[in-house]
Amino acid sequence: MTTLRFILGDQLSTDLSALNDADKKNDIVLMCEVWGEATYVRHHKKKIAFIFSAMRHFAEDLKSKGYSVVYKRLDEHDDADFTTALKRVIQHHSIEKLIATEASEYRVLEMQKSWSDKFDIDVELRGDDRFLSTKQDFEKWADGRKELRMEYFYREMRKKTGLLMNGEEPEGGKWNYDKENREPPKDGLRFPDRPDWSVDSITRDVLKLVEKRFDSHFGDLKPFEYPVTRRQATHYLNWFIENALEDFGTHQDAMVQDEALMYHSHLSALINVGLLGALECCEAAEKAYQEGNAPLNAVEGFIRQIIGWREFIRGIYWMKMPDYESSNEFNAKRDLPEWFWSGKTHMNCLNQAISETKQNAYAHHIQRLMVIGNFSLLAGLDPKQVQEWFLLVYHDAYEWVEMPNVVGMALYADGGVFASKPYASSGSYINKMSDYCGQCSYSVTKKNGPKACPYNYLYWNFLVENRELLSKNQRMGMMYSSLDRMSDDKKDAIRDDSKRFLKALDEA
Ligand code: FAD
Ligand code: DLZ
Ligand code: SF4
Repeated sequence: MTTLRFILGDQLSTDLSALNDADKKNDIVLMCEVWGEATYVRHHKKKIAFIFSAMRHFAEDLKSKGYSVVYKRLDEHDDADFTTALKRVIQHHSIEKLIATEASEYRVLEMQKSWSDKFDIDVELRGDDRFLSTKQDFEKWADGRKELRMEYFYREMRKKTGLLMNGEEPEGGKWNYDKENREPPKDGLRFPDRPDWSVDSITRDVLKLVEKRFDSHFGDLKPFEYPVTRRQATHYLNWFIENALEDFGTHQDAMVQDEALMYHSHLSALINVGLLGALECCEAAEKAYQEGNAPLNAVEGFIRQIIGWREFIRGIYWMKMPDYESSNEFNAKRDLPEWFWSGKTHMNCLNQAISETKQNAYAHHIQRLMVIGNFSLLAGLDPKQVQEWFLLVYHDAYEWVEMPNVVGMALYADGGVFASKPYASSGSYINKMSDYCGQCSYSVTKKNGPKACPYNYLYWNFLVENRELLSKNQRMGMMYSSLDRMSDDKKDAIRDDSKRFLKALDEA
């Protein structure tokens, strides 16, 4: 009997459940590049190149380990989707059983579930145990809770993994050192140079393919400097632990002009495709702490992002899909401005965040949340369009992680499934946490008028427009009191400035 083991582009781990118990002599491993995955949203060129190159390298790795691999390159067959590709391979190799690991996204899992009917062979779908918490564990944790807060989930995950634990107690006596991780950028911060490697012939072929077939997609393809193999990924992780982790915590929320990466790990895409394990990254950070090479606030912060936020976000996604994607609490309908694709706006913070996204298929968390997400919220951009944008522009974006971050965290479009209030803010937050405002055409200290920072009046306008939904929220009480103390002239100026700005946005 020939068994087919099917591996998706974000399942590049040799310990994948679909590969457990493989009979290397008789089983076939299938991986395929398909047109539909690259175009159901028009992914950033660099993201496609990263995934195809990582997939091709992973296939070679499996071959060198003795697996029999069938790899379908896009330029050889042009299959529209996974089902079409599978059908051909099943017929050609007289496959009797198909084993796959459950897809990370609802859309693809639904496809997988249809295969046993479509192919008339035995189909076994296995859980993805690269995540540290199962979908069922999360639902059980969430069941009956009035509020779903990452912090409490995270504490359970610390106990479960034993990371930074002294018996039942958290290392250092506190669970969370976030308050120490909000330092504004100081002058003269020095950021370490990233490792790089020469592009090999596999990546060169992929770059040619992407240049030829996806030329009209968003983003810059070159320079292409991503790790694409397990060896490069572990090298990158070790580099981060040795060179950037120490300062990661303190400056986690800071933004600096023309510094795309700062002390961030840049590991999300490598973890999401499976070249690195989530636990492996956390254990490496914990070891640095234990050996005195990184402070607790940095290591705890890094571990919290991974075993806390990353796992929590995935739990929310599976608990709330499929309705979650249509969430639109504020009934926001505005189209994305054209400059979301170019970065060409006089708002320097947005220009920086979007231009860097275009160059690198990457922006760090605060740029995504407090610059682009915050603007999208205040300007009332349509959540569906914002989601699609975030899903296609970032190299680490898969729906399971992108959607709750956009719908729940950045836009509060889910009405507060896990956030206690919207992450809405005026320009003063961006000014405090970055050096962007000093280089902007707008003035962050001006509250009204054509020269005023648009975040300033849009923030109050957002509160006015959504009063009915937000004023009941206790955590918004102070802001509504401030709004109510404003003079009528001030309120008129906020309304007029917002109207003028949003009209120009619509016309742009
Ligand atoms: P670091 O700052 O070095 O953090 C370390 C790791 O923690 C990351 O590699 C990542 O694995 C994890 N992490 C941190 N925050 C989160 C979070 N909120 N959710 C899940 N994991 C987290 N992350 C994605 O992986 N894919 C996405 O599509 C994505 N979309 C986002 C959209 C918005 C609007 C926001 C606000 C956040 C989004 N994030 C997403 C989370 C976060 O911004 C990225 O994981 C992070 O910027 C990746 O860069 P890094 O590896 O340098 O992270
Ligand atoms: C993102 C992506 C792209 C662009 N192309 C492919 C592909 O051709 N083949 C593949 O197996 N995976 C690809 N991926 C990643 C998938 O979209 C991802 O594995 C699923 O969406 C997970 O549900
Ligand atoms: Fe952004 Fe406003 Fe600062 Fe300009 S002034 S960089 S628009 S926050």
